[in-house]
Amino acid sequence: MNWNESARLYEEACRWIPGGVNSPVRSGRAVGMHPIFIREARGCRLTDEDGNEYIDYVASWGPLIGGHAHPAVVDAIRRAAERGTSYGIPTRAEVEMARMVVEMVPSIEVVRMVNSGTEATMSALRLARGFTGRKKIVKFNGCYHGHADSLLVQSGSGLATFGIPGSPGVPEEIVRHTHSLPYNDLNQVAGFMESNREEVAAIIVEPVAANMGVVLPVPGFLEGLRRLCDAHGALLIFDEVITGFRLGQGGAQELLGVTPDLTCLGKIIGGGLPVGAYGGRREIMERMAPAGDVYQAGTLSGNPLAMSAGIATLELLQDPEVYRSLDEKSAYLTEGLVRAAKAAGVPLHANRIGSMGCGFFTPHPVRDFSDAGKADTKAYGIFFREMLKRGVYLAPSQFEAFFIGMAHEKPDLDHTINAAMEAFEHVAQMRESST
Ligand code: KE4
Repeated sequence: MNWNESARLYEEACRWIPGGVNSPVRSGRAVGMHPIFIREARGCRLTDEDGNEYIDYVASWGPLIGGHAHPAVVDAIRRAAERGTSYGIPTRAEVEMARMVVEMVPSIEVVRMVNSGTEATMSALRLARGFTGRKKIVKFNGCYHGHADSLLVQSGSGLATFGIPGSPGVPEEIVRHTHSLPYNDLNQVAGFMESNREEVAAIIVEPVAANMGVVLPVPGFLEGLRRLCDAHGALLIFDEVITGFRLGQGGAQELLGVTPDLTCLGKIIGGGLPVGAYGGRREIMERMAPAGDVYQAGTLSGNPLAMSAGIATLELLQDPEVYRSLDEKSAYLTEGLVRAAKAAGVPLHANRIGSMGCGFFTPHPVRDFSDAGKADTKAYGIFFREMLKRGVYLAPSQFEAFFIGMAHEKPDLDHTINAAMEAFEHVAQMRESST
């Protein structure tokens, strides 16, 4: 397998684009190689510019649950584009999308479309502060809510990947009101809320964390956040940019039985086109202009192409059997990877829920960002490169998730498990030679 054309493109990209990429975590730096450049994709398979083919478990970081270039999605985009690409004037598709979201997501009575997950969480925070008249925000170490200034504190995803606790360019005055606490530690949240009575506007949380690798909420954690928000008059915001429509039609909030006041969405809702959304109770959402006085806007918000791709994707997810099948495939893959690691004598702790999961290169359970930070990222880098050579594309960071989609079939999973058996052997050899 050679990556000559990807290497050439990367060299040229570095002349015109910071770090050669338009988003840091895709750079491959964390796994010791330049990124591959993709020419096309179909179903669960990617083809790079050197003609190499890979089974894809990144799915554009989550959106492509229906698989790449799904005919229904491509056709919907084509039909929309032939009628025009954007008007900046309301369309029928936006009403259809809003109705589908309200019908599918338990907490949402009213929803506003935006263009990214970052916009969704940034807007939801502004709304929470406007609605409560309070300033303080609680988030959790290792959770990532996009790159809005006030949320770049102890974040996951690319910041965890490159060990960046915050970011230059974000004034202390902005992040002074953001308090990041350990995920799954309800006592620390209770203590903070008690010592900051009447000051916390919202608690924002990934109900299943997926930006420090995948970390599940311990039983009672989300329910406890709900109780604390009720007791202190703060809003509970679920950032379901990843888990929304991924863990079920109603996302993590339906699967885990905890209803937030506001929900942020993205990824799947756009079917691969730029989309985000935030929504919640009517009395809260109707504070948003022009119904209310909290301002947020966007030239391409709700644009016809993204709406058509999103609606076509949500239509693929209407049969509950889809989620049972995704869960079954995900369990099969995860069990195979755990068996392969054990056979090679490589410590691996796997966290999985529904069609998303993560294998941490550590023998210990991973319940928060501190646990995740103990993973052997060097070993992950070797595993990533060995899997790539064997035609499997995983997230180029230990602190991300793998995603199973509708297009993955058993032969794809078996190929992945067989490749992992060999890749883990390489990791084991690296470990032996370094001891
Ligand atoms: P975007 O602004 O990237 O559309 O969404 C930000 C965001 C918000 N909330 C959650 C829970 C998220 O996971 C994300 C973005 N996810 C990362 C990958 N885990 C995007 C990949 C990237 O930054 O290139």
